[in-house]
Amino acid sequence: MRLLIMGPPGAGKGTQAIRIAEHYGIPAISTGDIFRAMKTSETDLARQVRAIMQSGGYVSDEITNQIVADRISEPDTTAGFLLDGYPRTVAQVATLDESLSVTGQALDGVVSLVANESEVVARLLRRAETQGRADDTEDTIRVRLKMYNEQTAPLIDIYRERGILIEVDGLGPVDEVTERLLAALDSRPA
Ligand code: B4P
Repeated sequence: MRLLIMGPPGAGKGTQAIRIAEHYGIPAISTGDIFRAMKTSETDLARQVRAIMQSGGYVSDEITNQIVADRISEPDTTAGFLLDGYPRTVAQVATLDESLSVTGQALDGVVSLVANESEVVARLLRRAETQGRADDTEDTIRVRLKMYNEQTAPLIDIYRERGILIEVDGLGPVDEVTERLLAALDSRPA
């Protein structure tokens, strides 16, 4: 099963991705986590990625595409995977399509977590207090939301037109959102 979870920053992608992946026994692959794991590395690439993330911008398609292409060719993805936060741009959609088509694969479903702006900003500011993530400041959150609306929201229509979009309400307690998500995924036509 090859899935993708998308939504604005703070919609609960990372939170829910771990649960969905565990349910289906597939790895959750988060580009945000991969980039954050570079935080202690002192290479030019890691320094570049850190600066971009702190500004709220997107890491370049070139870097992101290469990292994901390498990751989804690892042996633990044979039975499928759940991509969290990738693709985020129209160019990343095209690259993912190409990578999958080489082995005759395609995405089975795309979950779009829906949450309004005031709720996601409140969540990210709460996370700033508890986890101190460098990209959860008010200014950065504003940039991240702008990037999402301009570059990532258009992907929803692309996947809707392909008939694989599953929209799920991301508001409410985490467990309830998980139940909604799994119910929506399990009721997809085979
Ligand atoms: P991400 O790591 O994807 O960051 P995010 O959008 O904030 O999502 P995250 O998964 O962390 O938050 P979640 O909604 O689960 O990306 C970070 C940065 O990496 C990007 O800004 C960009 O620079 C770069 N990047 C990543 N992928 C890229 C790509 N493909 N191309 C280019 N650049 C890329 O949770 C948010 C908070 O809400 C948490 O504190 C959580 O506990 C809370 N929460 C979740 N569900 C909740 C609920 N139901 N109720 C209340 N709180 C909830």
